[in-house]
Amino acid sequence: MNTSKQVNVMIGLMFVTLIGVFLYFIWDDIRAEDATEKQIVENAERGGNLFSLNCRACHGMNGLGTIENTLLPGLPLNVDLNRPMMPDPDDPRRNVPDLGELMNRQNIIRDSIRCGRVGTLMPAWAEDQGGPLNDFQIQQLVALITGAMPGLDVPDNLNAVSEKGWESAVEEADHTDFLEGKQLAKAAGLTSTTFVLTETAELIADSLLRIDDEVVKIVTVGADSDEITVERAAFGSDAAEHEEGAQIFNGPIEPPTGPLTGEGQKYGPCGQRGVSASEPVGEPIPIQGEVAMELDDNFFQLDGQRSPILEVSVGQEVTIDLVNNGQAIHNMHIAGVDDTYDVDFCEVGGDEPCSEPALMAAGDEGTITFTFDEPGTLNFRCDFHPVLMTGQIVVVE
Ligand code: HEC
Ligand SMILES: [Cu+2]
Repeated sequence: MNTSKQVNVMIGLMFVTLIGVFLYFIWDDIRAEDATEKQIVENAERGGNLFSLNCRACHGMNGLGTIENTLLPGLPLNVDLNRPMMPDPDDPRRNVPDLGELMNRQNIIRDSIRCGRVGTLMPAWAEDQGGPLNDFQIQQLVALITGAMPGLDVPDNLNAVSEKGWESAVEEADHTDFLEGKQLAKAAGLTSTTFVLTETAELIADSLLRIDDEVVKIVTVGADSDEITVERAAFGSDAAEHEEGAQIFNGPIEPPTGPLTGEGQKYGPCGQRGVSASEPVGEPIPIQGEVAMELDDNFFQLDGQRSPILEVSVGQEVTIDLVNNGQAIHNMHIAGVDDTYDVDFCEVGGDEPCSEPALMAAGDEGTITFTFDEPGTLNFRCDFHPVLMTGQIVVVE
């Protein structure tokens, strides 16, 4: 070989090595990105398991809270709002995570989980606030809800990551509620109140069962038959047809009704001001006919007056148009004429005047109409923030 050939071979070899090094770096980059994404998905899935064990009673199986079932007190968490995306500035046809808004949501969510929310049923979960969860578990819940793990690179598709986490929450619920050996031995129509099961052992009257998306309440368990009688569409669910072989699960965990976080304390978790009941304040504001009132986090407001005292005349019908300008859900529930609340959550058409709808999500509008036949003073409140969010109606001759 002459020198020039040797040089050519050398240059060739160097070239191959350079390309090799270059390819290695690209591959390593992709591998690292995949590894990070995998790590976030795993954490979101752990978050899903934690959610199923700790949070589902109030926020629902799928994390949709009040959207999933109006009997649930928890806010919807599995929503786009918590996984903010925006059009890519370089290519508006695709969406990328909105980093600023994402960080904002992550902070709100982490703080809500750590500290709970005073005046509501949301308890504090952080160990340093007396709760059962450590910081890492709370980050895993944040990863479940927002699709990104604080401290790690943000994945391209927040929804895809979060979805994996929510799937795992449902799997965990199915796994813990699984009633082995209990299936429908015969299909059940929409109205049938007798279910024939492959096995009824261990079932007890009054407990809830879940079958497909319906919840039923057991009325009687046949002593030596394989039949149970049930109340259909229990726990705010809808009746559905069920096929032979459908699996039976334990029913949902019923949410607690109290105590509220920080109730009766000077300071709640994380130094939040405890709940000293908000007293209705100010001069009575005379109202008649139709008026507008705002619901906000967490107060009623009429003409700029928070926790207002409204004055109405005996025998006159009044309609209040309500709008929820807050983030949380609210409603308006007026105590009965004895000025006590006989039910925790009011119902439209029930004995105590209730806003229609009885549950107003952020941005919702509603109305409440009432007439009082006796002079007196009646309190009203939001059932979701019963200590903080109050007002008063004075009925005058
Ligand atoms: C006892 C019922 C209950 C349980 C259990 C519960 N929550 Fe909540 N949670 C609530 C309520 C009620 C609210 C709404 C508070 C409000 O209206 O301000 C809430 C609010 C939240 C919020 C704030 C949402 C937002 O958009 O502002 C987050 C996040 C949250 N919960 C996460 C969790 C997680 C995670 C768990 C389980 C570790 C959990 N919650 C368990 C009742 C509950
Ligand atoms: Cu409220």
